[in-house]
Amino acid sequence: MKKLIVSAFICLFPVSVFAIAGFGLNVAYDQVIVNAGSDSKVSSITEVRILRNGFENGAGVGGFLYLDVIPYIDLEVDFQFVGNTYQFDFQNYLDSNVDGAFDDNEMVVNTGLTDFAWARGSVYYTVRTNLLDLSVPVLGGVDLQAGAGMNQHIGAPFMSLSLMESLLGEDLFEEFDEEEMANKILDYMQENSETVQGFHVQAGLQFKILVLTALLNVRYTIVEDLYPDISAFPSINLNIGLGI
Ligand SMILES: [Ca+2]
Repeated sequence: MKKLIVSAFICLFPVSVFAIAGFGLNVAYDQVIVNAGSDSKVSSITEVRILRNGFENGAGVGGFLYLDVIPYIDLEVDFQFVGNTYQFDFQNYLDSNVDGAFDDNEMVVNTGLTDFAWARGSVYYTVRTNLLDLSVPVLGGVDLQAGAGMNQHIGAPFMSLSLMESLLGEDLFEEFDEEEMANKILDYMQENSETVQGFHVQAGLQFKILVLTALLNVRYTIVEDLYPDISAFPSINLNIGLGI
């Protein structure tokens, strides 16, 4: 009899009645391998080279908000800033003996390995649904969820000769000033950052204990022109916050 009453209680008061929305912090981890790259430009007796190291993975933080007011589905928005650091080397050569070859001893400017950063600012819009609901009213529980949606990103430019040109002007044989460059990079980003859009699918677990909620997702993002030479990547996302 007691069991029957509990069952009736669960039927009369599904969890969705108690959960309207949630919000909190998002922690994200991209699993990517960005390859090293290089670029060079020769003009008469000079050559400029950019050597860019690769990097693995990206990490970041953000926020999330979801609405649980529609039956069967939740609408979620995640905001993220995810990035990593890498190094580049900028070299200028002058063919001083005019033999048509640029030898090591003809290097006239060399920044040495210089730290640089890459980051994406992203918004993910996701429709998700519970595949398995192990929740108990009021107390909480665990939901197995799957979702899909669209995403938008603004990515920082990767170090390249064209970035260097816009930083130093057309004359790439000028002296290199790191401080001045940092300011110009911000200008460059404001003028050159383009928004790219993609799709994603995800699966995860949502834990609920009273008003606390934690969502652990594995997400697969399909987007071009964000990471170089990568058109899709997996990420792990942890959302921790309040469900009301
Ligand atoms: Ca030479």
